[in-house]
Amino acid sequence: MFTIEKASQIFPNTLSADVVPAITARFQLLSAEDQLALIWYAYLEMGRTITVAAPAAARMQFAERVLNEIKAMSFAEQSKMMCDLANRTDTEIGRTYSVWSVNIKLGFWYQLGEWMAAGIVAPIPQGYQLSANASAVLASVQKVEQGQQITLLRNFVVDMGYDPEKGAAQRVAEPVVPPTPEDQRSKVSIEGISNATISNYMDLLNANDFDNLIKLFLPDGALQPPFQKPIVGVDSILRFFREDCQNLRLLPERGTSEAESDGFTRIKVTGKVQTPWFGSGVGMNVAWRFLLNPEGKIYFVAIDLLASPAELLKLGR
Ligand code: 45D
Repeated sequence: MFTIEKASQIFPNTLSADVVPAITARFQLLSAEDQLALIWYAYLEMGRTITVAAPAAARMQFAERVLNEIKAMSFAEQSKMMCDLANRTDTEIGRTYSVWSVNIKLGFWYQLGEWMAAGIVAPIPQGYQLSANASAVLASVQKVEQGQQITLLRNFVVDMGYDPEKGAAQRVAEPVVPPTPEDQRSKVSIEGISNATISNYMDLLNANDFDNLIKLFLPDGALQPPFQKPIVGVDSILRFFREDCQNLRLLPERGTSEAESDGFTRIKVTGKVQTPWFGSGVGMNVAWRFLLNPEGKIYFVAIDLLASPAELLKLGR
């Protein structure tokens, strides 16, 4: 029989972007000042080639109270607040921040970035000198492809704040948008794959139809996002879809399907994913590695951020 552990090892030759956790670990060792300055430089530079979409009002309403508080602070207080977030110091704002969903955290920083540029929030001091280590980390960030750069920025932001429970139970997420009406949905076509579960997975996720999407999973099934532990069980997976997966665009291109033991099937699909934050401006190269039971239900799926575009063509075991 399969376990999640064993299932996660299907298609072992899939090369994921290991530079992402490696650079993240080096980033975490830097001082708060260096971290903030590094993000600022990286963000400014990315902004020259890609545009970040302004977050919707529904997302910003949750951060509004804290943002107004910050707006009323002196520059010195604002700088301290940002360092406290990066240092994961126990503060009121740090605790509030830690229960926000990823997208609310990103929206909060998006607003601070706008305000820093406009002179409303304390800027990175003129002529701030990054330490040698920070410069080396920044150079590494600059070298990786864009899909990896935005993943790094997202990681940096997610880890800030103070969470006393390490994975707060009460979480604040933006409201769930209604699914796309049936007659406006698109259908994927995947070279080499004709499997209803796989195409339904892509089409339902693209339509934000999470209630039907979750029905494709076995009750004890699991979903493993890039660089994370598997999320196990339909309740947790559904919560993750609602909190973190709205308005994604999945563009699967090709795949392969192979028989496993016990009537299970393993299917690998490669293609691109776009995030609503950058729209069609950034296509992340990903692989989906599915393990389906004999009835075609999903027991396991991993989403990997691929090491390079060459990985898109690497199917089979
Ligand atoms: O500190 O099939 C300043 C799943 C300086 C679901 C700043 C998926 C100071 C199943 C600039 C102000 C989700 C797993 C900070 C598929 C400072 C499934 C601000 C995959 C922080 C396919 C910085 C989905 C800012 C994927 C504003 C792979 C940074 C989705 C903003 C990936 C950064 C989405 C942003 C990614 C990053 C989104 C907006 C990687 C967004 C990244």
